[in-house]
Amino acid sequence: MNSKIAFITGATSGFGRASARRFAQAGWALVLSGRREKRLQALAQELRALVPVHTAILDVRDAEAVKAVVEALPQGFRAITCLVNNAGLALAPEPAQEVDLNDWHTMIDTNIKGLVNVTHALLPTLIESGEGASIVNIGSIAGQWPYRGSHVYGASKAFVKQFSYNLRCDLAGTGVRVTDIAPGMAETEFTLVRTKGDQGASDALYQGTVPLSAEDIAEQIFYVATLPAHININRLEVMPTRQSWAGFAIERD
Ligand code: NDP
Ligand code: 8X3
Repeated sequence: MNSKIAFITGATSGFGRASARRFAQAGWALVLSGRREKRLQALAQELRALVPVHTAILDVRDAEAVKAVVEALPQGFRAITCLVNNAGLALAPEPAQEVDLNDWHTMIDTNIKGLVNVTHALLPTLIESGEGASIVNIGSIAGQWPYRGSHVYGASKAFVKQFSYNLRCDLAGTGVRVTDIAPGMAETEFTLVRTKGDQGASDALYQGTVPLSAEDIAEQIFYVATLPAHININRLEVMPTRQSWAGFAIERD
């Protein structure tokens, strides 16, 4: 594996944008994707001072569009060596019984089907890249630990964890590594999206504590993708020091 090219989904914000910057600092060429064109172009303009950058306006829920973007990758951006499956979201922080079904569908379509769409389209390329290539899937602590209001979001991230493990089985012998990175609370636009634009709720969540930053997680993504080729981190769960478990809820009379 000579070239170093990362394909990052959801590069317009949060972990995706920070990891684009981290890989660029280390000289990786980048394929950056997301739906918000202006943000994507601004990031590309910034990073082209360091490395070659190709952008693709892409909604990962659209399997045909994903396939078309991969097929149309220009020469110099085709031999992807690291896929960062980062695009995703939580919606509907309310309890399951109050949720709008469309919100559940959007999470399933993005966090599960979108991740699967991109993985499927890039697997042949990653296998061709072989030893040292990697797939870094962004799961969540919500995929492991239950909490109120996590319902389909947490379940979608449990899918990411098990899909990552299962991919490892099928990719045995190809040299392609797979990691599920499971962050805890991190201050990005995540809560703004989850609350459909409630900046006050987002600020309140992160106030008075020390959440992870997008850069913290970008460093972990870069770390697992640049370990020696014989090392595969299966799952990396990362919380802020000031976040831990709250225990079981008990109903009392
Ligand atoms: P942000 O909201 O800051 O970033 C989310 C990114 O996903 C954006 O770039 C957005 O781009 C992209 N995205 C969302 N939907 C789609 C879509 N349909 N097609 C393509 N891109 C899409 O949040 P984070 O950076 O925090 O989230 C990144 C990942 O990390 C998500 O998978 C999230 O579930 C996970 N995560 C976040 C945690 C946190 O506390 N922040 C903790 C654990 C996991 P655009 O809107 O331009 O398409
Ligand atoms: C997002 C982190 O703590 O809201 O995946 O579940 S948390």
